Amino acid sequence: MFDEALIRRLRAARHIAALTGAGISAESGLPTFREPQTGLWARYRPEDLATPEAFARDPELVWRWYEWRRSLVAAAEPNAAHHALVRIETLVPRFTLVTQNVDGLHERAGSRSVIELHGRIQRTKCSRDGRLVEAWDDDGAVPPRCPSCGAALRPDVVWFGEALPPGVLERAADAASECDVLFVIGTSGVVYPAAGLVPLARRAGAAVVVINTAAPDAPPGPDEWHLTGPAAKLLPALVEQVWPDEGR
Ligand code: BJW
Repeated sequence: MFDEALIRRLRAARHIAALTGAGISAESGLPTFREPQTGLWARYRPEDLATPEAFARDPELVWRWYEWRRSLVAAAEPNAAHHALVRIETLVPRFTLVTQNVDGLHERAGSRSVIELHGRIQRTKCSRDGRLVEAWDDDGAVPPRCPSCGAALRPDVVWFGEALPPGVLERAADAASECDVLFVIGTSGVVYPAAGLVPLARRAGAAVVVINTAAPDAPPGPDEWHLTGPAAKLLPALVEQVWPDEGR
């Protein structure tokens, strides 16, 4: 079903990396950002909800929006694509998973080597010093207040214009430049610096395998494959063809 050259390339790989985006969690029932009609940014403006300026302007609106998003994540379960990545991790000598997602579904599925570029929606931090906060007085304040300094609490995610958590981009860039194959799964590839990992891997000689429901804009380059369809269907089928019956 899949191209033989791709199968050979995957079987020979010593280090596989994957960059994932919101599309991998779509079949877990979580909305993506940029798809027309269903994406979050089709219904809400990022500048009203996902920037430090938006939080300064209207912290209650932003907190409540993230409360709703957290409730969606709490109700979601990892899908077959998350599980297929867990399986790949057991089958190759080195595997690095770099995710833009804040939903924690990769770790809930059992992936071990996960680099989260944009934080984790279920964690909360102090908006003044960035320290993680696990418990606070529920006195009705929205957003709740930091128990140490009284500043507003905020979700531990990376908003537009904010730096990524210390060290994560360096670790992701190392993986991109050292891997033999980079999977690029369920991302529109428009948000930097994450999007820059793909050309980095390509320049370092990695094969690139894109899995996306959207068809590519241009024909694939050399050492590049584009598998068009839902990740939860394509990725388990690919793993089954490359490593039949192994690692079970
Ligand atoms: C399926 C599927 C299925 C659907 N199967 N596929 C260089 C050039 C231009 C701009 C910049 C640049 N460098 C920096 C910038 C600015 C900015 C940026 O990139 N802007 C662009 C949008 C223009 N970047 C930043 O601001 C970043 N910070 C930064 O650079 O800081 C510098 C700095 C340094 C030092 C000090 C201070 C600053 C931070 C970016 C933070 C992004 N944050 C968000 C929100 C996170 C919190 C939250 O969840 O609310 O992250 S925005 C949103 O986009 C979220 C995502 O992680 C990210 C990427 O989206 P993703 O995952 O690709 O989703 P979609 O919806 O776009 O795509 C889904 C895809 O799946 C589609 O292709 C579908 O077809 C597909 N699909 N179903 C397979 N079943």
